[in-house]
Amino acid sequence: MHDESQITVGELARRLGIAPATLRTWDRRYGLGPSGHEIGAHRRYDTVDVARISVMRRLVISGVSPKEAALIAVDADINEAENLPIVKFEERAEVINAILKALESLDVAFVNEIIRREILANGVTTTWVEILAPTLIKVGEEWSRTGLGISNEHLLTEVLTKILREVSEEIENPINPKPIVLASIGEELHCLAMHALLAALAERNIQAHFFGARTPVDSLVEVVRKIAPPVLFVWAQLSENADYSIATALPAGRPSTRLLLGGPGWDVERCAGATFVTGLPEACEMVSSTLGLAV
Ligand code: B12
Repeated sequence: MHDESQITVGELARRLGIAPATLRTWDRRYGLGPSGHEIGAHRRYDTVDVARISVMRRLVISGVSPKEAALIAVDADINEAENLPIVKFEERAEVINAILKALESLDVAFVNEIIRREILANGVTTTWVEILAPTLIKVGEEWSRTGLGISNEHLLTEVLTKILREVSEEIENPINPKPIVLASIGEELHCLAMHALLAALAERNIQAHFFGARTPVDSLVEVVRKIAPPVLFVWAQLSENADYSIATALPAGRPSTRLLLGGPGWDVERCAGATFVTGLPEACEMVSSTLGLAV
């Protein structure tokens, strides 16, 4: 009989997305293997062994050589989960790679940690432009190339939505008395760029409300009629969702609502009556200048 918390090399390999051969090499070369012995049975990894292997994998994902990583992993203080070592990335590409590999291994805690650290160090806008948008684009490319990886896309979406929401909720004394309104239009389910905009605006102390996915034009017209927001930002990721009637449907108020459109779904040529915005930094600048703030 073995303890349920102890697992075989095959089980650990599946759980962490590491080849069993790699685990055996780490055991043979660096002594990072199962510590428990069972006579007449395969050796099994206990929870401390698994934690050490996780440290090893995180370090290797972060670009540390296996030899150096093993030295750290063997001595790591396993009881302090949040103090597990993580190295400082030198290149943006390394961060993106680390997120992709951690997603592959379903290491949600590590994905969380990498992204939170980046946002803390560099803010939402830079992190989105340099790390998050390129990572999402890569995940999308992988899906369209292989038809696989949808679970990674969903996992990353969940982690990002949560983190970006937390940042947006931190806003205390917004500088705009009337909130900005954001929405994904028509049948549009893609929302992450709007969560990023919400969080980036919150960092600038600008309050916005996101009306979520699949917001019909009629509801947006109703919202504008009710609260006349200074800016209405409408996202279309897919061309079939870009509803151009929004440009003429809004009521003319005083002061009027500025309509900004973003996302690859819009055809710029057909966006007359609205301003098309190409990126997150530009979106923040447009909102700030519309509110009369220095940019
Ligand atoms: C996450 C994701 C999903 C999630 C969305 C979850 C959520 N809550 O948002 C889910 C799983 C729901 C999903 C569903 C689908 N998806 Co999807 N998805 C993505 C993914 C990976 C990221 C989307 C995203 O947030 N993009 C925003 C940024 C990161 O990317 P971008 O728009 O390309 O960025 C450019 C500009 O917009 C600009 N930019 C970047 N950030 C910002 C921010 C602001 C504020 C501004 C103004 C500009 C800007 O700069 C970039 C360079 O030009 C993309 C990959 C991709 N390239 O976008 C696929 C992608 C958009 N999806 C795709 C598809 C096909 C689908 C589905 C049809 C799949 C299906 N068969 O069910 C459905 C459609 C759902 C619907 N009706 O809307 C395709 C679309 C291909 C196309 N052009 O037609 C993509 C491109 C994947 C691919 N490479 O094939 N998806």
